Amino acid sequence: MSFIKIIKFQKLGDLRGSLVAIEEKESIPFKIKRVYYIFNTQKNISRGFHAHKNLLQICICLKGHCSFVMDNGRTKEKIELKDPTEGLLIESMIWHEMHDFSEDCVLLVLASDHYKESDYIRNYKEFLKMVKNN
Ligand code: T46
Repeated sequence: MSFIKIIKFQKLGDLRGSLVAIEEKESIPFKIKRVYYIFNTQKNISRGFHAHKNLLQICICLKGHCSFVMDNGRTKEKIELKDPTEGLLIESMIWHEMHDFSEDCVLLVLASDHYKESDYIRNYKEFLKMVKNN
């Protein structure tokens, strides 16, 4: 069974086009304290390669596509993001890598906390050790 969690947003729209509204309590299971976006990712570049101790995040690919490798220390799963009406929930203690960015990819991330380097686990062996000890 997959451990990947996708949140589906309602697509509102009319003849002019589409619109998605994201409201904290409605569709996001945490208080949004930070928003950032990743764009202009160069060809054959991968990003991420870390887990967070406490942070919760939702990634939404607004344009183009990219893929995520999600790893809970026991299983790895790959998922492609290409639909702006879907958000990938990254819970804490999930090692994640981002690959296969299309040139036009714009990835929006909603995060439950401010930027704290101390929340990152950037060493894979350390991550596995922490998963094992939990
Ligand atoms: C994550 C994935 C999905 C800041 O100063 N503030 C911020 O809010 C962020 C996110 C980054 N930074 C700085 C830290 C680095 O000097 O921006 C630089 C690039 O960050 P990083 O190498 O961590 O980027 P990614 O794409 O590897 O990871 C990012 C997030 O950092 C991370 O939390 O889960 O996207």
